[in-house]
Amino acid sequence: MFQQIQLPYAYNELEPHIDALTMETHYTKHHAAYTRNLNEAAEKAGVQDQPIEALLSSLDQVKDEALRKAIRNNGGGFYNHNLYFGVIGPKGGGKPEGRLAREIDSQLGGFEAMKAELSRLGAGQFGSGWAWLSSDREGKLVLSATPNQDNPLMEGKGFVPILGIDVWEHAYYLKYRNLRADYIKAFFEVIDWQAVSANYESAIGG
Ligand code: MN3
Repeated sequence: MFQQIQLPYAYNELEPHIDALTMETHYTKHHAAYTRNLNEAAEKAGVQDQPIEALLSSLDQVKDEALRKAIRNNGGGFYNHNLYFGVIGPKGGGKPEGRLAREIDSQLGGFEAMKAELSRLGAGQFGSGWAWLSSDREGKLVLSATPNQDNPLMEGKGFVPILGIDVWEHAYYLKYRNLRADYIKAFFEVIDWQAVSANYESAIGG
């Protein structure tokens, strides 16, 4: 059974960057629904015991088209939000350190250039979707954006997301209304770069 991560912070602890009502609704309604619907579809398709990464990387194994679509949308929603809620926190902000910082410098032109490009990708994603920082097993970093609840795992190129910015309106509309770019700017104030670094290490080693 797929389970939502337990949040190591309260809904109001990301104020003023992300408001408590958005956090609570996002986690207890949106993420909970994706998780519930994934569990239902995965059980019907007989793939409920696979690690979510393996499942999303090989959706073709689900032959029934309706179930495959349900698992793509809800499995993506489940996985993406576990990542999202795990890379933010009340002690966030600042910049990465260590190996991730060095690799961002050498591969992506430095922190500010990476931030600008990731922000551009998120703001420019038409409709609902996500902006990503991903790594392959060799530590190669790439920035991208995807629609809906898709993610880089589904592209099957060996890239694992280590940071995701949810740009669905439900992630920001209560506080930021139509100003997605302002939300993205605020999101950088709550990114827990230690968590992103840990994701990077496991993408390389795992
Ligand atoms: Mn969301």
